[in-house]
Amino acid sequence: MENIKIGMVGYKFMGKAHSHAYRDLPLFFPDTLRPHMKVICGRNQNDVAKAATQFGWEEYTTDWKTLLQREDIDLIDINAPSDVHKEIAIAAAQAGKHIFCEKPLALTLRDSRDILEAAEIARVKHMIGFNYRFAPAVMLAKKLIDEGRLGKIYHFRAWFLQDWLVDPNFPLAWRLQKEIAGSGSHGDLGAHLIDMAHYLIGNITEVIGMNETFIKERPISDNMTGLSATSSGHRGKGPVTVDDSTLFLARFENGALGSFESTRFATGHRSTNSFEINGSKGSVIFDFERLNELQVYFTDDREDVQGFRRVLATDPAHAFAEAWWPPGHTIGYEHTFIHEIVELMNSFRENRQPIPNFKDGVKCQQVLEAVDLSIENRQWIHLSDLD
Ligand code: SOE
Repeated sequence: MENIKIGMVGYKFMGKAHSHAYRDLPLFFPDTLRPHMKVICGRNQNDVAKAATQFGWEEYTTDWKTLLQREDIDLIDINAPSDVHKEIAIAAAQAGKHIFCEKPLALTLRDSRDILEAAEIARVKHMIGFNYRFAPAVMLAKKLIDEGRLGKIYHFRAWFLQDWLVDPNFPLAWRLQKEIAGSGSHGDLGAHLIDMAHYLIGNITEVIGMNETFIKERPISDNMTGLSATSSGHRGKGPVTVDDSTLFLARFENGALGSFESTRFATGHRSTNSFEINGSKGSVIFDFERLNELQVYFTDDREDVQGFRRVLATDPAHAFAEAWWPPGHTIGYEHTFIHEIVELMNSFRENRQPIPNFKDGVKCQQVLEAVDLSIENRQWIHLSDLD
């Protein structure tokens, strides 16, 4: 079986999720091309060495620039913090490497367009990490919409609720600093909802939003890993420069209306990522905390049994499900990443771009920025105003 040789930059939360996906893929998808876990790269020598052993990479390095020049690397996986995506992705494209980049593609729309342009000029494959598309229950919702089973779509309503910032003593982690993260709950969580809307409903034409940073200063942190950070409190406080919560309304090209809410202040919600879609012939509801299920409602069900029913998307009729366990045996968060890598590997064999790719990353960034602009100007913004 042919291999795709991977060099991965980043080794924290997403680095672990991607490594796990590369490792498990051949066990369950033996007929796909194989990711070959060659080199993992990170800034801290001790930590990256540890990650290499723990995750199963052949080698490690602290120098991404030399990694890009290696002839024995086909694809660069970028899951380091968002502020370094642009430099690494453009350099990777220029070195002729295929690229898999975590969301958000970049800190700004302009930067994300530059990355897309570099990848297109270099004619390399490019994929962006919107993993939630790859839950079989979400793919079932997509199928029902595409087949017209929900009829004309009226509403898309989505919410991504976390609560890890409710504690005012939670330190000023990188995700709370605009120059590193680009955006707060909006870019981190809202980006997933926007991508989901693009995938399921289609293009957004105009938006209006509001946001808030509830806690404006936090203790400067001494140590950060993944989502967690610690602070001794000795270094004082620093300003939070991103949104804690962003809400917006949207109009879609096909006439549907959308509402979006992302927050890190939804007390009690560790990571509730949900959407509901209402159409003329039916509705669906998805909740990532029950990711194997899709609730469906059809108006043409017999009147006396009408109501939402729970479909478990673990049957051979459901995307990816046959590769896993017998029907009824559920899968989890990490499997969405494996499905993502299956798509990436298939794009090589089928000689096409993977989906979602950097074009989807740019589209998402365009909505993120339109919402920010609408908040700044306190008015509706047409997406075409950002062209
Ligand atoms: C943290 O808020 C986070 O891990 C995001 O960065 C991810 O993209 C999302 O999937 C879950 O929450």
